[in-house]
Parts: sequence; C-alpha cells; structure tokens
Amino acid sequence: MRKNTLKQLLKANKTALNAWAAIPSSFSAEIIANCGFDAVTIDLQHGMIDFAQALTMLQAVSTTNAIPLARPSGSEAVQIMRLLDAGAYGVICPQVDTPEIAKMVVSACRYPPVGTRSFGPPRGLLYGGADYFQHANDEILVFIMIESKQAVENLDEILSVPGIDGVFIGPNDLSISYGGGIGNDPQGEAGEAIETIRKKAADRGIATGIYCGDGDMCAMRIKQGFQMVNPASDAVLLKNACVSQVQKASGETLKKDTAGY
Ligand code: 3PY
Ligand code: MG
Repeated sequence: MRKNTLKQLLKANKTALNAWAAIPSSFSAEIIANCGFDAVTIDLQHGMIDFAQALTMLQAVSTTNAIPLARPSGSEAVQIMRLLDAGAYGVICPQVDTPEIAKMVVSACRYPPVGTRSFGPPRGLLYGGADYFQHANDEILVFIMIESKQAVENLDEILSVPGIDGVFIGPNDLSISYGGGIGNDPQGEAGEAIETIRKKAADRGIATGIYCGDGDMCAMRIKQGFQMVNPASDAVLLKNACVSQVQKASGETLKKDTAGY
C-alpha cells in the first residue's frame, strides 16, 4: 500500500502544511495540491462540497504527492467510511465532544478486529494499492476535532481512546463555546484551552493541529508546538487575493479580511 507520508511526518515529530479545500471543484483542488502542501483536506462540513464532488477532488489531489484528507460533515461512521473508500488517507472529524464519539470515529476508520469499518474501498485499492486491506489500519490517519468547552472538560477521557492519531483544534467553535466571538486566535479562556489541548495531546504522543487564518498564523502556531497547520481555506485565499488586487488597482489601502473561515 502507498505510504501515508503525512503520517510519517507527524510520527517523526515534524510539521506538516495542510491546504483546506472549501470550493467544490476538482480544478481548484488540483491547483492547491500543486502548491507544495503536504496534505489537502476536502471539507464537507463547512466547504460547499458534496460526496460526488469530494470524489473528483480526491482524484485531483492524488495526481500529486500531497496526502488527500477529508473533513466529513459530521462524525457519523457511514460518511467516514465512504470518504475512506473514496481514497481519503485520513479524516479530520468535527465536534468530537465525548469519548463515545471518539470511539465511534476510530472504529469507523479501522477494519476488524480493531474496529468496525466495512470492506469495499474502490479508490482505496486504486490509489493505495492492491494490499490496501492488509495495511489500511496502519496508514489511515484519524484526527478528531476538539472544538468545544465540553470536549475540553472531557479531554482526558477523549485522549485515552486508543487509536487517535491526532487532535485538530477548531478555534472558532472553541471560542464561541466559551462565550467569545469568532476568530482563529481567541484569547482568554479559549486561548488558554488551546495550549492545554496541545500540551495534553503532545504529552501522549498524539499529533496536534489547528486551523489557522493565514501563513503568519501558521508560523506562530508551529512556534507554539503545533504540527499540522493550514493557511485558511482556498475560498478565503481566493477572496483575499481578489480583494487585494482590486484594492491595488483602485489605489485603496489594503484591508485584511478578519472572517474566521
Ligand atoms: C473552527 O474554527 O471551528 C473550525 O472548525 C475551522 O473550520
Ligand atoms: Mg469548527
């Protein structure tokens, strides 16, 4: 089976740059996959992407060395299994607030006897290789998103669930669950929770990632010790690039977009 080079990077305690695809297009996925990122995440939760579009985007990403990941729209087993069958080499599952949800997510990603994943991966076999079944349990990455006060309160139990490869923080949801506003760099209680989550996960040898607003924020989070970061989404990057060109052409001063996603 083709090796999961992202998993190798994270296991070696190295950092990984992830691109975030919210635009439902195989062409835009192909473009970002050719930009030097280590991985591309197809976002079915907040991206404008359905399963059929995700399939073509995973195909586009797999023409490159970037590892194809998907964020399912929820943490239900059925969708996780379908995305893995479509060739995602890992999932970043949203709103994993309890150890029960974490167990369900891990189980959906692992074939028996470890988990309950059903067999039938058409693109897993094409992209991964004919021996996909023999190695998928070792190669597929399981990221759970910690993005609520409830998840932070349950953190020790959640992180104790065997088989979690990484935690990924959603700073916007985390912030609003603490009563704050949207934004990728919350301060106060949510800001402190970000460091608690990172440290507790790292202490257990679990990889750490966090959604970032741009490349500067990625660099800041890497300095804080995070391993997997992404500079916003393709939609935000496209919008910012267009606004910046319009402002340059019309001589206006640059205004930075502060939207969270
Ligand atoms: C969050 O910030 O909550 C996210 O999930 C980023 O998409
Ligand atoms: Mg979120």
